[in-house]
Amino acid sequence: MTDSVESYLKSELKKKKSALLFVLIDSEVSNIKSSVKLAKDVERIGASAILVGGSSATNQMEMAEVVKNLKKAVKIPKILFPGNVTGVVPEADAILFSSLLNSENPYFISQAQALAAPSVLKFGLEPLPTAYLVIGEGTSAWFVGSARGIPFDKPKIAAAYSLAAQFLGMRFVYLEAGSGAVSSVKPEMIKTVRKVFKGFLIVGGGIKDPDTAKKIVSAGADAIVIGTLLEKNGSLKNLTAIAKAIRSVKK
Ligand code: 1GP
Repeated sequence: MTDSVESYLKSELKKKKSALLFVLIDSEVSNIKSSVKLAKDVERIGASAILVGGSSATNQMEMAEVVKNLKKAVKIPKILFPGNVTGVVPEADAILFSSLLNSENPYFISQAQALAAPSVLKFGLEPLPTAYLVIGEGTSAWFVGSARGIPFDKPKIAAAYSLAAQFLGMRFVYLEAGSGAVSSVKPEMIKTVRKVFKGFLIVGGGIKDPDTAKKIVSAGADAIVIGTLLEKNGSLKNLTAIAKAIRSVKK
């Protein structure tokens, strides 16, 4: 990686003329060997980045080992996706430096960020300034992050938070339904956010099939995140179909 991850993602969007596929590897779910194999497989399928982390991944040493091994195994950027300060480890290319804007606990809005920032600098991680918005309720991200979940059918609230993020200088918004969510973020909400937010729009949580992925990218997402689906047998076939569906929608 010679260029910054942020400019790589933007150039991927231009080059592919379609939205990007991000894959989430939870170091607490997959061991090193299976994480490396999965990373190689998803790179071959056409994923543009690998996110490492999640709200329940708290074993820092285990995560550092996974990142170290992924670095040797795949070329696509390895981006940390921390649920807390323990999600900051060396050797990744970048970090979703996120504020959980709709948390009720100031720790997740600015305190964890202040505690983690010196390590981000020390490890030379590229911070991608991200507004992390939890949609709906009942998921780990919602519970752990003390989020006041934005109702699925209130797209204007998500748009207001995204606009606030933009005014605060954040260049990424992540609309998160939560890992393994029963329903993913609705296209109507993505469209409403897309109208006002000019930056890079990530959507994740509960995306399990090509049709849903297609609707999400048609609504304006720049990248979708797939995690839980990959923990199941035969998931690569599904991921290949999702990647194809994403590519079928031209930007
Ligand atoms: C979770 O958005 C990611 O943080 C991915 O969600 O595990 O439901 O694919 P899934």
